[in-house]
Amino acid sequence: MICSLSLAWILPFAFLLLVTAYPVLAQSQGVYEHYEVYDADFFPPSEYAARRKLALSKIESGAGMLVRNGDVRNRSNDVDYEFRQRNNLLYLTGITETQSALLLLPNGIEIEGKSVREILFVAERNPSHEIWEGIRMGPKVAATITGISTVLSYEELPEILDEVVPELDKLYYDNWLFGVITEPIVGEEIDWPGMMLMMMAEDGIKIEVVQAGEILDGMRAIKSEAEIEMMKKAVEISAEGHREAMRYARPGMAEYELEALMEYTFHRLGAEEPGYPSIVGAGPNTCILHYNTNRRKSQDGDLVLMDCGAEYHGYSADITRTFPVNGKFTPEQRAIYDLVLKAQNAAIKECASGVQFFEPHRKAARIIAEGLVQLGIMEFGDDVRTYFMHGTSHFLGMDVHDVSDSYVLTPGMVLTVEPGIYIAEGSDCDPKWWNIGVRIEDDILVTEEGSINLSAGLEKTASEIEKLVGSKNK
Ligand SMILES: [Mn+2]
Repeated sequence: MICSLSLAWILPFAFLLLVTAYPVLAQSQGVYEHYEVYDADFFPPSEYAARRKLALSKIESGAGMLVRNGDVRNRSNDVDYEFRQRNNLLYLTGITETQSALLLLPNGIEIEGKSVREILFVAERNPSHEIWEGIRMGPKVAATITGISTVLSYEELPEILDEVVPELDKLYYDNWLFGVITEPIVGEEIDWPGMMLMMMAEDGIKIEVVQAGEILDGMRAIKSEAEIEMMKKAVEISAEGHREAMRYARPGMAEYELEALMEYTFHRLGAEEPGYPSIVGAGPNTCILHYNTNRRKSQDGDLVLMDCGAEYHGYSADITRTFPVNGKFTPEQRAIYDLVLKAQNAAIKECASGVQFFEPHRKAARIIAEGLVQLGIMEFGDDVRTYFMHGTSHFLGMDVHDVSDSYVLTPGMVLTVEPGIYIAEGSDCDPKWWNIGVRIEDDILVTEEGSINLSAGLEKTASEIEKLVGSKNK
């Protein structure tokens, strides 16, 4: 028989076992007992630790790097836009909260008797705040998730910067506040480092300030194995969204209904958000490159262009498909579609390690120019940019237009290949071609051997598309 005393004695240990056995991190502070991580496939602390170690190795002795949180942006009155963490901080820590920052110091500073090279700042637990905004990790949980042993309160950031920064001769700083963003930012997100640097300048303290991207852009461009797996998830979810929208498409369906099918699928499959505003254009709107009003009702005979990608755990896909809303291309639509597809397939073949970034574009543009001349839409020598006015590729990753420090394709890079032809009403050609806009976009991983099309599983040939469109209506 077990007496109640021994049971009471064993309870804390049973609790410890529970905490260790499940991906639930517990804190006993305040009225909240748990901070729960809901997904099992976030990167482990070792992934973030490896990134920080590499970043530290690239920061010169005597320099430091400060990466701060994203800004809370006001939408209207007292409602803000949903918060999205700044990618460099997410990349180095996985922290998704506001009021957070990371300081990397290759020479280290002494804190509580030991020399530390990485310091994370997060907001303290605050029960009255948490009733409204949700449970904060607090420093203890943040240390577990990021693998950073020194985690201080965000309130201490100004003090630490005051101590550290004047001793540095160079600061890598992740800040786009000055010169780029002009819209309001919510009050509590004060740019402490920016203010401090301005005050230092007034006091005549000289420090070289450069973008953290000088180090991080090149690192983020080359995806690790774990990142590639995460991107594959984003791509698979996105491909299924495209499929779902095409399956239910029919004439009369509004652009927003197709957008709803797409984004419903993104969320249903676990993506947090679209990686960028969904572009769903029918008829004449297929010719507007970044159209996202998405309010038109499609008509029989319209093409629909959907450029949509899901964001999964911070990584975005970017896929475009174009289809006839009634399930059958007209001869003119088919001719343009097949030409774009031919250019896209040829451009994808160009993607390989060591190739210049613009080579796939050159290939696609040449094929489209020749094809448009053959179809009588353009004359030989005319500028192909009349109908194909954007580049074929951009890098893809945490940002949909991702960062890189090199334009030589390298294993681990992911880029889009997305040629298009857009013949707006009133174009200088036979009116039978008007209002045909076609773009086809896939996500390509550069490898040692060549490249892998991550979105190859999504229907793409004209006959595959015709078979899929409206298949759930039949
Ligand atoms: Mn794109």
